[in-house]
Amino acid sequence: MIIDKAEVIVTSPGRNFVTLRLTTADGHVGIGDGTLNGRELAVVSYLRDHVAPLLIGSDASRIEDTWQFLYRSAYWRRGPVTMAAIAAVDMALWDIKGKAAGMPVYQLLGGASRNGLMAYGHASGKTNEELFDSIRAHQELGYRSIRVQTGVPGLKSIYGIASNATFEANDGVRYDHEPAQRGAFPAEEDWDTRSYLRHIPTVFEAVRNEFGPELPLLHDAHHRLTPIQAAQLGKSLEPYDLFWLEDCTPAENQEALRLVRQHTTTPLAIGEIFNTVWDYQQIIREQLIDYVRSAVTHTGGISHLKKVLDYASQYQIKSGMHGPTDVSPVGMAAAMHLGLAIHNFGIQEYMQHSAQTDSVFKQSYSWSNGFLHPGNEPGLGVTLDVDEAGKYPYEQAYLPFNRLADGTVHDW
Ligand code: EZ4
Ligand code: CO
Repeated sequence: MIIDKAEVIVTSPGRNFVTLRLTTADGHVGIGDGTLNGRELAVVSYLRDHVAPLLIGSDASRIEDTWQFLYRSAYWRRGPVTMAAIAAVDMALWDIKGKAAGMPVYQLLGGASRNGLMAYGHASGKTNEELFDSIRAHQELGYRSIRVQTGVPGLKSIYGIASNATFEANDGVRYDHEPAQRGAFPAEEDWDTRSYLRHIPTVFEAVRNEFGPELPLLHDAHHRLTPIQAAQLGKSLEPYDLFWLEDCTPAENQEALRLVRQHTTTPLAIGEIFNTVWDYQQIIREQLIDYVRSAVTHTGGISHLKKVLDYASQYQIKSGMHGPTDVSPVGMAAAMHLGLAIHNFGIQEYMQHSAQTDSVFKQSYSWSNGFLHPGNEPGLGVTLDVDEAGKYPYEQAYLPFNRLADGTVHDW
């Protein structure tokens, strides 16, 4: 299984995706996702200029050895660009190994530990009425767990509010949540922590009154709070029994979570912007979180994220893998194979890709009654239609950023 071709394919069917495609001399093809939203071309260059030439002539069956070689021989370790590039290689090699074995990847990881993966979707609305419509639309689609984001009075635009939050067909976009916007400069949004902290508990109270106590609800604070503000939010949301509060602080300072933990029993999920086990070392060991948010795509692939989750399992911490539309169908499939196999699966985030994206990436994973399943095709079960991909050339896009009322840049 000698690799004789390594191609990097960039396509933009509604949003940008970076895919690595490896071909072996005996005809196996594997694909991996290396999409880093808003910084895609850095990963493209890393793969094309620095990794692809090293892969030609190497043995595709040596997944762990290839991972260690790419991580250690670069000398410069960690970081989102490096780890997304390594993730793309790792996924493509697992895809090839599965195809060569005639088995879906989850079988190679130990087989299924459950029948399907409980997934949550993203309800949102500028107002509570819009939010309720969006929650109902998600329930109609089968979602049994729902993330809740709303506007905050006085703020013009805020992370997490979809322009089309009810799945009604809109130019083929089922649920338009993609925060990155095409153009040469990031969009500016506004932020006010006090208004947010006052408003959010009233939203959850209204949602509980309308939808009852059973529905699992999640919320993403998206890195914008200090530890004491996060503690305050967690405490004020306790009556509404959240499944989790996500990214309550940026958590670059892992020990900051100690303070949050001392003050609230609201479960915490962190890690979508982390990229190695080292980012989690202290927060897992000290049991400062409940769910690991990493995506396979941003954390060095299946091989590395499995190690993170095995470490987490010793502390009863579960997976809650990141699954926004900026993770391609290839990265989503990888998450599903890993999630099906591990014992400490918690929940999978699942936003649905657009019809355009689905026309480029043919998937064998399925979604029914609130559960995902990776399917039983050999490998990851996703194929990339290169002709279709070619119809959608890369377009520059940036994630937005925040400024406070006095003009200070704030976490977005
Ligand atoms: O903002 O993936 O929980 N989900 C998220 C995402 C991130 C985007 C950034 O590219 O926080 O919506
Ligand atoms: Co998030």
